[in-house]
Amino acid sequence: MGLATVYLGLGSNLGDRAGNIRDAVKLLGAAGVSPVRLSTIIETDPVGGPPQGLFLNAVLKAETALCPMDVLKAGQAVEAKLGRVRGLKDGPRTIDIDILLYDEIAMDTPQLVIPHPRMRERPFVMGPLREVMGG
Ligand code: PH2
Ligand code: MG
Ligand code: MG
Repeated sequence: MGLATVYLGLGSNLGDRAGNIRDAVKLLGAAGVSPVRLSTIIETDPVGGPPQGLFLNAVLKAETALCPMDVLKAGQAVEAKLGRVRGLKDGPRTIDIDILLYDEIAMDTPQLVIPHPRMRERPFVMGPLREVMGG
């Protein structure tokens, strides 16, 4: 089997936000999720969660030989490496890496739901996603 195409949502609203996004792209590449195209990085108002600072958001198109669960684990390892601390739900974070789409796969497990269940209602995801999908 060839490589899978995966679309990842990236978000940061703590620290060096643009640096966090760029570092995440590099670290994902080193972890076997190879960057193909990064969207424009946009500044967005926080949606949900406690009062918090503005986000930078982007979507990364990548290629990988990893299965969806291993992409999830790779993303979580990169989040940890960049200093993410789990706090309030939807609260401020140095980096958030969400799997949006993985080829044509649909899956629903306690650990991972693909397509991302809330992506369609989130302009900060759908705008950049459209850009890197070439639509
Ligand atoms: N992520 C959330 C909750 N709210 N708002 C913006 N603007 N950008 C995000 O990435 C974001 C959010 C949960 O992951
Ligand atoms: Mg998220
Ligand atoms: Mg997340």
